[in-house]
Amino acid sequence: MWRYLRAMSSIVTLSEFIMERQADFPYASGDLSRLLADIGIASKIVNHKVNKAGLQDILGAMESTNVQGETQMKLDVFADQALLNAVRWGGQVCGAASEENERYFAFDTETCRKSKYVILFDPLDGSSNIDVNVSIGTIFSVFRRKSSVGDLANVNDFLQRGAEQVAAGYVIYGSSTMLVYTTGHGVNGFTLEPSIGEFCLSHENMRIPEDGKIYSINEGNLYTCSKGVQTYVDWCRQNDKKTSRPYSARYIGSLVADFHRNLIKGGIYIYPGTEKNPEGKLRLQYECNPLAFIAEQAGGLATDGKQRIMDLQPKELHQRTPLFIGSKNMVERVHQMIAEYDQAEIKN
Ligand code: P6P
Repeated sequence: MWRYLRAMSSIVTLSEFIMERQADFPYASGDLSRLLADIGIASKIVNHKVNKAGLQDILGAMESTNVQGETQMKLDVFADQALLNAVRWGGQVCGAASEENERYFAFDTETCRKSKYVILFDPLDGSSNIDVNVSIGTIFSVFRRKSSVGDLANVNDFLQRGAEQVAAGYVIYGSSTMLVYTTGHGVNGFTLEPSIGEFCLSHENMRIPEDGKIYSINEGNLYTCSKGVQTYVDWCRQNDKKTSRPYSARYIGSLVADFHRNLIKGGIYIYPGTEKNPEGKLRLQYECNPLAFIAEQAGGLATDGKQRIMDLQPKELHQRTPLFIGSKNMVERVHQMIAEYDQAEIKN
């Protein structure tokens, strides 16, 4: 019993950590801390459903489709509602936008109109993997509102550059459920301990290795990508003991799972533009920007192949961008090949 109590006393829960770190924000009034706690609660609710997905009649596609034209999986819709309800009733944001809804929500309650933040999220990224029991994730991004406190949120609140984020994170529903977030003071990871229903600090001050031996890309699209990307992937496959090549190809088809593995082990994830989709597939505001914030805070890089993701000025809520994200040296190398080979391709 004493050993258990001693172990329990060394546990730092997400709520305790957030409150401790609130001092990082000299003018913090606790609103951001409460918002992060609300997200943690919503994640536990989603986690409960995701873990039971195979057992309840929640599998299978909804008749409805989302703004992306993708068939909405029931869990997507559930996760979207859980997060919207948590932040709406938590009262810490004046509005929210998500992959599942064409327009943003402006919460017209007295408390929300007075709040300082807005949130954007992908409630369940990788949901096509739900039926095959592969890890999926929630991704979120928090900004200070641009609109005046007391007014309703407006579209400009949701079209800020990633560099303006005040917090970002993801939850991965995998062999364990983890919440990883940053508020611009490093990256910390919390693992859900089901026996106490708490996210507990398990990965303090996460740093991504500057180099890695893993590359993640859907190689089925490779010959529709630019010459620079093709050359980089070929380079990863070459046999060169001095540089530990060939690298390992790992592609789960779930961005959060691929990103999380690369964050811990080192690696690069690439979803480039293709002939069919020059802007790629991933969404700038609620997939690329939050992961870019985390990658940079952990010592990595995130670009669109040429410029920093967090410098891109969004023009519409669901716009896409190519994404090159992960270990600093790997992103820099693919940049070199894009600069060398894509320019040559354009000249030809
Ligand atoms: P593809 C899932 O739909 C997702 O948005 C990411 O989670 C994942 O990395 C990517 O798309 C997979 O896309 O075209 O390779 O199947």
